[in-house]
Amino acid sequence: MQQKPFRLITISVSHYCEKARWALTKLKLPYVEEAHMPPFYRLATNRVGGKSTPVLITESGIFTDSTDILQYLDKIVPDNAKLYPTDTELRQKVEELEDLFDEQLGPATRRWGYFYTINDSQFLKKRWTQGVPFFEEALFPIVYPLMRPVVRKAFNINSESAAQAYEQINSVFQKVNELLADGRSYLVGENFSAADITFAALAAPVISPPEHPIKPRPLQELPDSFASKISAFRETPAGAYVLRLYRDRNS
Ligand SMILES: N[C@@H](CCC(=O)N[C@@H](CS)C(=O)NCC(=O)O)C(=O)O
Repeated sequence: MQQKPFRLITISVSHYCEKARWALTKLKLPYVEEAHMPPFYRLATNRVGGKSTPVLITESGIFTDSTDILQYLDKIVPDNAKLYPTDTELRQKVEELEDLFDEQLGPATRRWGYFYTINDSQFLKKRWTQGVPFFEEALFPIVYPLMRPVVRKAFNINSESAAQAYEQINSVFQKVNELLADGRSYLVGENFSAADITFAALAAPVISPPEHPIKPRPLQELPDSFASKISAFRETPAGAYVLRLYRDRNS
């Protein structure tokens, strides 16, 4: 049994980190978030054998992938709080959707979101530095111009890839629209699950839910081309679903 709060290493704005953060919040498990800005997170993750964020440090092991984190947390909570159904068939559906969102939606929303924001240093400063140590924040003006081309390259950010990402997001949203078409309350079965957390957290960059813990900028402050597409995503059943899950996120 964990004695001290968990440690969650994050890049605060990362939507995969938000997935882990949401699970910890939902399960009411005490944790301390250690947020870092690119590239400083690497110092923290390397130290414990991870590369990307989130990393969860527990007294029984270190988890370096958001899905591994959710699966671990699920094991230690009581039966009435599970994020993965006990029924094998339903569990398989949750895992399939989680994989689809992790592998297709997450990279696409990140690419599309960065395409519109990577040149906006004011926007990125707020999001990259939320909760980071003081010296990292102080170094933002030096680090940002150096990291901008690195991020562009690492995530392949250009107008062509952004257009492809937009298509991919639409196709995942279409699948979720179809799942929700029968009026169900959650993506799988009768209960909130890891599939719902993963969808909402990874879709957040294209929905900009007002209740997101990394405060999004109001739509009217975003460039028109970006804001109008976010509005259109919000109007889809899948987008409205993300907004609803975020409204209920802390309850
Ligand atoms: N499969 C990983 C993906 C996590 C991921 O892509 N994290 C990004 C932040 S959005 C990251 O840390 N990127 C920096 C890197 O890979 O060096 C997970 O689900 O945890």
